Amino acid sequence: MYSAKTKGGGIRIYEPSLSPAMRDRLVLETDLRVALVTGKLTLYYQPIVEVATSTIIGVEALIRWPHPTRGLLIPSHFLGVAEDAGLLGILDRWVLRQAIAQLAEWWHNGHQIAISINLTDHSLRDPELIFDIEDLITEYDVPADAIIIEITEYTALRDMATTNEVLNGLKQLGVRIALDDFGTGYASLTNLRNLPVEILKLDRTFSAGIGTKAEDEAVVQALLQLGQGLSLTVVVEGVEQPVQQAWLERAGCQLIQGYLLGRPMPPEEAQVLFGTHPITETENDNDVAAGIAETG
Ligand code: G
Ligand code: MN
Repeated sequence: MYSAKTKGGGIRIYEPSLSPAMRDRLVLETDLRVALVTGKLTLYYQPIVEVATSTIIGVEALIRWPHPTRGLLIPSHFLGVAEDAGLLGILDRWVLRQAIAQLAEWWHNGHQIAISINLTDHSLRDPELIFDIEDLITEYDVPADAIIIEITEYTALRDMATTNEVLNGLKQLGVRIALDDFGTGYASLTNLRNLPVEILKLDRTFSAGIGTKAEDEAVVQALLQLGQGLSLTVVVEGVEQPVQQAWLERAGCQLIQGYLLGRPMPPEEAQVLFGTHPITETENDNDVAAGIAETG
């Protein structure tokens, strides 16, 4: 039935030959529809820390699905199914409302942090997104510049004309745009100049070699300088070791994110850390680098 509905209604013949993998996908799709309708998805928040003051100035919202039998699922486990089922628009709208409502609550509680939101390129090619975000800003009465929309290089370049129109519309609202996973894709420096991007997030594959690989350090150093030259704020992702944090501080890096500063966590846990100094508090935590591997 769901397979038929997905295809816009009509008849699908039940095929006993459906492979176990296909059946599993169908079940997951059904579960996802139910989870979306019954509000069973959740957002985790990972701290973004200002190096100079070692305080949390923002969080990245990351979607999680506590599945009744499969455990806590990360986006790579279900975004493909969501895309096939035509659910990306609904999913992104849910993420936006949830994140902005959380932002409003935090500001109301006196925590003036920024929130970074990941959207799929499906939404970033839809000019309606501008009005939807504008409405949410009004409804929840939050400052537009506390909202950061993260886009990947791939998204930015895939349909550059439309995406650029959407991004410029968001910029006019005062919303900031971050280029995620920077350095892993195809964004040329020319593209970078033409996109309304204010923040660069250096992919964690670069920070991995800090402290051990001179080549990686040279690349990070160069990218930090590039950011500075273009007046962009740079966030280095994937900081897991104190030695990496110390190196980045010496290199003049402004913002860092990674397991050393905090894993993605439920909002109540994140709020406890606001106003504290997570770097010094997690330094002795042997557990920090033992996370699950995933691709945002
Ligand atoms: O692509 P994007 O930057 O949005 O991906 C963020 C993802 O990276 C999150 O799902 C998060 O769990 C993961 N992540 C965050 N910090 C670290 C880290 O220090 N090390 C590793 N390996 N993954 C991380
Ligand atoms: Mn991201």
